[in-house]
Amino acid sequence: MKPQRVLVFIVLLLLLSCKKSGPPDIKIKWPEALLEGTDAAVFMVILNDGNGEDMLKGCTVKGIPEVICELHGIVDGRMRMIRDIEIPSKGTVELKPGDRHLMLIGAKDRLGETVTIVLDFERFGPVEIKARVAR
Ligand SMILES: [Cu+2]
Repeated sequence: MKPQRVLVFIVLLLLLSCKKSGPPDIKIKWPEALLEGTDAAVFMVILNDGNGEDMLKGCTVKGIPEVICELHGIVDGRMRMIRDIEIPSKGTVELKPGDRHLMLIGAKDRLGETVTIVLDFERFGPVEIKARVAR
């Protein structure tokens, strides 16, 4: 191959790999926390305007260590803890009732309060959201 062709080939390869591994750009819309018994389910819309995919790996409640935040999904018709939630590039993931959501374990004493939840994205890093615990 001519050197120019090799260069064009390398540039094309770089462009292709950039598309996959470009930066994610995460935004959260309409977070809400609904108390169900002793725990609160948290719903929201996760938007990724970036060219790169991401992964929600976990969550914590800021300043309230006794309230545990878990990722939940529906597996075989039952609510189960899940390890992560994939966020596609240029995509939207809806956390909604009967589907994937966050669960605040032991949130019943926080009814009426606004809590700060830190979402831990693998590539984008931490994102803080606020949600009022309602019934
Ligand atoms: Cu749940």
